[in-house]
Amino acid sequence: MEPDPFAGSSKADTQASDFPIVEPIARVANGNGYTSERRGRFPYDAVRSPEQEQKVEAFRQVLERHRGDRQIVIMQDFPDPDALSSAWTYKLIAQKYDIQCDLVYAGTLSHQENIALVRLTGLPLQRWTVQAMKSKDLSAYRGCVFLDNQGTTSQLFASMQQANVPITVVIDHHSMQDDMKAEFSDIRPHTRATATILTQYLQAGLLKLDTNVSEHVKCATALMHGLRSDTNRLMQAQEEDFLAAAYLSRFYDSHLLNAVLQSSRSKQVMDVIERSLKNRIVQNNFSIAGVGYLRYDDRDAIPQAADFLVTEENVHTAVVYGIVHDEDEELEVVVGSLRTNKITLDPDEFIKEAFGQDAQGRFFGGGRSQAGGFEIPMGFLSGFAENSDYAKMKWGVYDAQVKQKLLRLVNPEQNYPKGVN
Ligand SMILES: [Mn+2]
Repeated sequence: MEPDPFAGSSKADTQASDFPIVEPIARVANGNGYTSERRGRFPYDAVRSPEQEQKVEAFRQVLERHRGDRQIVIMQDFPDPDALSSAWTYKLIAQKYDIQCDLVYAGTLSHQENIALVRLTGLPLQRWTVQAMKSKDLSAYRGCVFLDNQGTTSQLFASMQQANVPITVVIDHHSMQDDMKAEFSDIRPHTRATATILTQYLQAGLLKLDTNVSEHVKCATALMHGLRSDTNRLMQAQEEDFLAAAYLSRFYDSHLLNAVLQSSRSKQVMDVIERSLKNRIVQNNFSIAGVGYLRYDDRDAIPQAADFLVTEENVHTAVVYGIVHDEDEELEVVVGSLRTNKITLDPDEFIKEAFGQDAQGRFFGGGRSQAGGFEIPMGFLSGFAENSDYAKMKWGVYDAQVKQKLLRLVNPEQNYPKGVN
């Protein structure tokens, strides 16, 4: 018989002495070994600087000022886990101040993991197309909130401005886009995930998570997914992300997260990845691939293809783009994603430099650390053609144009004929 390692001592005693701050109370485990009853300071709580404390206080005051309001939280058109979880967290924090929030996006939930996340957690979000927006009474909203975006990636931004809904809160980690006039803004381009920022607000006490509240457990799980997915599964995470993840580990449901991550890719997404592999050209360690037309619902295949192409040997940056069409709304738009492992390449600068601005001076895209995206409206050429030759020709022109703009940056020494933009 194996000797009992605990012979002669009580197992319970040893455990209690490991955590002197924990009072011996009845515990309900959440599956991760942590309990809501655990008291005292969490050993990994981030220490806040006076500036950070001020920020927390300013946020608290804004929420207090808007007690009883109704707000609309705008996510980017294709919300990712970071946006979804941040928006949900904001809603739960705001609820404590009797602020009622509607979480709204205009595009599609495209990535299989996002669909699973929303379905499995019951994440309360609404899809409003620009068309639907016109029939809504926006006067009910006393303020709008932008999380994980600054309005540039949402079609709903213009409607908010037209309806004169004041911008109450902006919390984001993308580089500063247009100068937004918000009552409270917290923009941290060096932070890897908006979920990390929101988690820090939770840690600062704006909302006390409770493992006995199923909504809290699900929201913590969503935040864990959000910060993992924006840090390439924590591989690009910095200290603050690990600290946030450590905090969330007390509340999240690992089985639920696993279920979300197990969701499989659709055949259409696999086909887009296949096209990106076939069509890619590699120059100066950049891999560039146009994938042609794809359905609105499969839009997220583009960043997934870019994620895959950047894993090739001798490639540090991948750009994948295609024409996304929405059959219901006769809408077509060139959509692209950039992924890079090159520390010195700033995706935000790269995309702004490559594609420039539209007539209103708005950039076609931007980015954050190691990732970026762009959307170029097709204007008069938009609309699905019945004639396949025409569709082919149209793709050919856009493909050549996007490639040309990218290659100018990829091969800066190469001389391009004058007049070619
Ligand atoms: Mn993000």
